[in-house]
Amino acid sequence: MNRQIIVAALALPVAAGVSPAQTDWGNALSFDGINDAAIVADAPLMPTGNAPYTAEMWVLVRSYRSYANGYNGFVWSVGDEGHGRLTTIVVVNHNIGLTHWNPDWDTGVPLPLCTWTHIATTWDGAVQRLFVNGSEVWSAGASPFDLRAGSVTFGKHDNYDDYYLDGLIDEVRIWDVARSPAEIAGAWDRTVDPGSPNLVAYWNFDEPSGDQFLDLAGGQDGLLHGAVRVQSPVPCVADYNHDCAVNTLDVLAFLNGWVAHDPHADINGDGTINTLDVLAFLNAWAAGC
Ligand SMILES: [Ca+2]
Ligand SMILES: [Ca+2]
Ligand SMILES: [Ca+2]
Repeated sequence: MNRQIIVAALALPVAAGVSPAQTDWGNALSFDGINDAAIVADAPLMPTGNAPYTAEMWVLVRSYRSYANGYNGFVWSVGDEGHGRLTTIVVVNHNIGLTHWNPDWDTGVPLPLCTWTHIATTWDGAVQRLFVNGSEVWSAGASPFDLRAGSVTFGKHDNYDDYYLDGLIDEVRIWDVARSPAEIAGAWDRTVDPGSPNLVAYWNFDEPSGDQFLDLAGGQDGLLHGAVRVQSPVPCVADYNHDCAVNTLDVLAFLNGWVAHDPHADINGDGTINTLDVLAFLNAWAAGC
């Protein structure tokens, strides 16, 4: 198969005024689900009281670990359990969970394995919202919070050496405003200027080496506790069966899906399933992702 011909055939003009989505995300942090974490000991710029905020990040779950109460791993958390805290993002019952100690929400929104997923959550003082890959998918009201700043923990529970995440995290951004749906839709698939107004923390994990990871916006630097840097993968359509590997099983899975008109077989995202999707899939598969 001549990849260059395929690439040429698939080249489509980008709409004027719309910049292409980011493809190079530098490094991500990888957590082994056993004892890896990354911790900012003190993050004083985290929103407090009932202040509005936005927390967003890329997450890829490699396996669902089994912990008490249906938890499959903690992605990130702020402060101490039992004291109001910024929304903790967890994996629970294979779904995205948002927990504050009280309330603890299983949003029912699936977080599929081996799928690079952008998660954003906003709090406007009364309503918590969840956005996946730039689109709002869930919301719920809650009583005013009494958030406190404190440490920030990635990859495990903030109070216990437990609830470890088996997966990847990248491009963590915390804002001291509830970003609008339009703002989230406009920036979820690209990096932002570290000097952006209202951006109070920006951890992109792109340091080349060392145990320290930097907050590009607020200087709230942290330390790796076992987590390792890996090249951050882009969403990989070639891993059609979502087992974190690209091999012939994916070709079979794709072709079966394509014949059955599985919506996921719309590889090029144009709303129809046709031979262009076969070309797009094979092109991605030949490229390794
Ligand atoms: Ca990165
Ligand atoms: Ca696969
Ligand atoms: Ca298509």
